Amino acid sequence: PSFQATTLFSKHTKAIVWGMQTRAVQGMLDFDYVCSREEPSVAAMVYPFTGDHKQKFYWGHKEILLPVYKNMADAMKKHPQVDVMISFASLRSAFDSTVEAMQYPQIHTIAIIAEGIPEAHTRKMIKMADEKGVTIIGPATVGGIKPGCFKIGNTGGMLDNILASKLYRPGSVAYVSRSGGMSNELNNIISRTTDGVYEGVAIGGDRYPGSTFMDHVLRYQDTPGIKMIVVLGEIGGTDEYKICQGIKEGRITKPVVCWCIGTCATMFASEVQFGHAGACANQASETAMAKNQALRDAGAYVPKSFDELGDLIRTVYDELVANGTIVPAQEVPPPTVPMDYSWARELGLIRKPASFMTSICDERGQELIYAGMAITEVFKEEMGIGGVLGLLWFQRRLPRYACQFIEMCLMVTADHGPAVSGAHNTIVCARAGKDLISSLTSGLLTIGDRFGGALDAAAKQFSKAFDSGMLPMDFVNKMKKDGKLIMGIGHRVKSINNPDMRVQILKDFVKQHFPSTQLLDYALDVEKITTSKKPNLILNVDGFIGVSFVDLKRASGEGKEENIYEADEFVEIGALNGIFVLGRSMGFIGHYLDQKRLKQGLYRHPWDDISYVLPEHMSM
Ligand code: Q5B
Repeated sequence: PSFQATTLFSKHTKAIVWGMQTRAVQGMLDFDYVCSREEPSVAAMVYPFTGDHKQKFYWGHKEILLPVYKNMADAMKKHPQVDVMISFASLRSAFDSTVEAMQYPQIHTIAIIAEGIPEAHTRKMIKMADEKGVTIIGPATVGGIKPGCFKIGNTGGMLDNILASKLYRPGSVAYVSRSGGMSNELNNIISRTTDGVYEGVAIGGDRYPGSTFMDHVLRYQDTPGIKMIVVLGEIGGTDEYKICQGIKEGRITKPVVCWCIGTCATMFASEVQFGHAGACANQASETAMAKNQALRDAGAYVPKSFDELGDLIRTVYDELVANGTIVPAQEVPPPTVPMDYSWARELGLIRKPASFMTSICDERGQELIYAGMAITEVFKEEMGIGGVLGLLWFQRRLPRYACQFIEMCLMVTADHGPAVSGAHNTIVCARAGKDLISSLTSGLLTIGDRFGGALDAAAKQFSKAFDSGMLPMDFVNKMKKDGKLIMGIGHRVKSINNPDMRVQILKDFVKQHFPSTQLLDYALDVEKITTSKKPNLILNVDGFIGVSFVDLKRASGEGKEENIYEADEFVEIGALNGIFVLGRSMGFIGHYLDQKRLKQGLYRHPWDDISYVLPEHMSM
């Protein structure tokens, strides 16, 4: 056997964890803390895919840093007291990293978690471990636990489980099982029926485990603190017969309670391969039934079924207490370890007001959700950009004509040449050598009352005047009297003599499809008055989109108070200017790309286009 040491772990064991398994490491540290260890059992981590750095962990209430090394050699050199390696390496890298670890004489125990390592590789590792006197636990296991001393990786589950099974202090019962999952069940059974677990190892479900049942049973036999041994075998393999032999020969004298799982295999007509790679009986002697009988015959305590395992463990334990072999120790409450916030929340123990609220998009599940609609549905329904915008901006599934109108707005506002304020800024910025986002935002930042940002204000002014029953003429006069410009009216180049075709296109559509155009009609009446004064005081593209959106919103469920309220709210929060911003972003990006493509150099405004009007030199 590969086995040499009786004691694998103590209160002072130090380990290196191979792999960036921060949760497992934190679990080990929490276990250490609850066991009242003086120092964390994890000295360092090795992870070849990042450079040397430090990782933050909790030690009780305190935060500590553990080093992570790229090279195993550095980790071993810096931490000569380490004698255990816990390998979370994948099945592809487990062999190489284990072989490497065995080159360091300081390493006495290696736990290999990976499942699916080729058997040929495992056998090579076992041979090498034999030669070097290294104990291998695994592969294909969670590892093992020694209450009060050391825990391998995720063994024993989370802290609540560790506490429930009293794994923070040693009992008198040691167990060995193949299955990691079942080892947790044994922790539970043993903690309920005895004074608790002294040590437990899951050797893993492969056909060739690095250490065997017998290796651990012999270790337990030779450990004075262990008073009884529990073995949870399973179908497949013949290792349990070695225990029979050990009992018969008197090498094993401590009571052994044993059960091999997989007795139901006989109910199947053909041979069954259970979950573990090694869990298949290749001959009659490998069946669970045969092994249970052999163990019974050898003198082990074997229940009639798994259900009775706990009762039998209790009976044997009670006898050992009665005859004075076991004197249960007084319980000392363990130190408290603060619960992780996320876990406490999952258990419903705490609540905290969220710092963020959202009602438009949820990306957490399998499907991205836009305002309650799955993204696949959005495509199935062919909702288009207008439909998506309706969901994300207005949380509404808008009717087809509304989606179309939004898309038309985006199309007509997409660009209006290089001369407008925003495009000009984007171009200057691009020519100054800036990147796309800087150039785009430089253009976007010019959008305001005078240029492209009059949609909301126009919607607000027109609806306020209309709702108050003011005649268009009175509205124009009042604005003039107050010295205010009418938002959405006026254009630098467009006029009744040079009509804006963008507005004409939108008007044709709106007139044809919108159920009501009350506010638009009102604005067009205002336009008649302003253009009679000056031909360029037309209802411009901003004004047109602004008032049409109010009509659109108010028309959905005509006359309903909440629609009017909602329309006003959208205007108040500035939703409509977003249409221009979104549309014109297309143009600004176009101008940026154009300038780069045309390899335009730095722009400098010509002097002859600047009027220098400095004050005269003034004498004192
Ligand atoms: N007057 C747009 O002005 C402009 C008046 C008015 C009453 C008004 C101006 C204005 C309101 C804001 C607005 C969006 C600055 C415009 C856009 C997108 C664009 C741009 C593009 C694109 C133009 C001359 C006389 C004065 C003024 C009077 C002017 N506007 N009266 N209400 N609204 N509008 N912005 O030509 O008696 O002579 O002193 O601020 O809707 O940005 O293509 O370029 O797609 O990129 O410079 O279409 O109208 O006229 O300011 O010299 O005024 O008209 O009081 O009267 P102008 P001003 P008076 S769309």
